[in-house]
Amino acid sequence: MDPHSQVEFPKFPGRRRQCCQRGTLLALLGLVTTAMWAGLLTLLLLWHWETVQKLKQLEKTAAQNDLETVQKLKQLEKTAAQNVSQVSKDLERHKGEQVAQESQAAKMSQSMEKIQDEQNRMKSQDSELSRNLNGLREDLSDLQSQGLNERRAALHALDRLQEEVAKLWIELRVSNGTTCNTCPDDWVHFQKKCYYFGEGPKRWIQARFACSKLHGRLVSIHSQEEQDFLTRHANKKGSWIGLRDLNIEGEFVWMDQNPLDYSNWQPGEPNNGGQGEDCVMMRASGHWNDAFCGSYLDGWVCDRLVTC
Ligand SMILES: [Ca+2]
Ligand SMILES: [Ca+2]
Repeated sequence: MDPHSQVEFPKFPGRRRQCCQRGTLLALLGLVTTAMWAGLLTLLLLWHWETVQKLKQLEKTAAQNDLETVQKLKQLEKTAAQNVSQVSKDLERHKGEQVAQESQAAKMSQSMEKIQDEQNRMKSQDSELSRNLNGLREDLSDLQSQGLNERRAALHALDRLQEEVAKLWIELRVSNGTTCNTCPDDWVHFQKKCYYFGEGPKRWIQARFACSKLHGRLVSIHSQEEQDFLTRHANKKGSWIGLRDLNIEGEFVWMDQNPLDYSNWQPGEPNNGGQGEDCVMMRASGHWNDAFCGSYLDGWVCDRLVTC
């Protein structure tokens, strides 16, 4: 409602009327001012109250936050304490386990040292046993070798004895007037022996077996007359004869076990040439040469005593 419309002014004439209007304006101005101040004051009071409320709220919130923070800190402190306690327990447990492991390791180390010592002792014993075993093997080998040599020597002596007995028997029969010049077919008689002149390529050992199958042996030569007889009849390409130095190099032995009382070596022989020459052959000239036992010769000569 317009205030100007509610106020009724007394009707004054002229200046009195202007005075009333000014007073009214002043009054209105005062009212407005008052209202403005009142409004402003009210606003200030409201702002202050609101600020105070906000501060209180903030204080309350801060207090609550502080309380929560304190509670959280206490909880964290408690948790940290528990963790520290657990870690301490774990450390103690680990220390105990470490001590136990170190003790176990020390025991294992001692055991390993004992095992190592035992192994060394066993190795030493094994080495000593091995040496003793090798010694025993060498002794056994020597005994076997010695036994074989003695057996071989005995057999050779027996052969020689049988040979001598057979010769004596023939001489006895001859002295009694018996004719002793009988040889098997294909054998050639000369003095007290028969000779077989084999043909066909053979190595020395094959020629020896061939003579053995014919109940003879590779020929042994003991005189120039016998050598001349053989030279006349033997294969001109060369023949194996019963002489060799197989067991002891340079020590030649006849198949009839008699000593080397006659020889007819080619000049420069025996030379044990090449990879070793231990078997003797007779050339077309009748001279002897030591040759490789594995060589093949076309001729080989056997002999045996005559029968009466
Ligand atoms: Ca030789
Ligand atoms: Ca030779």
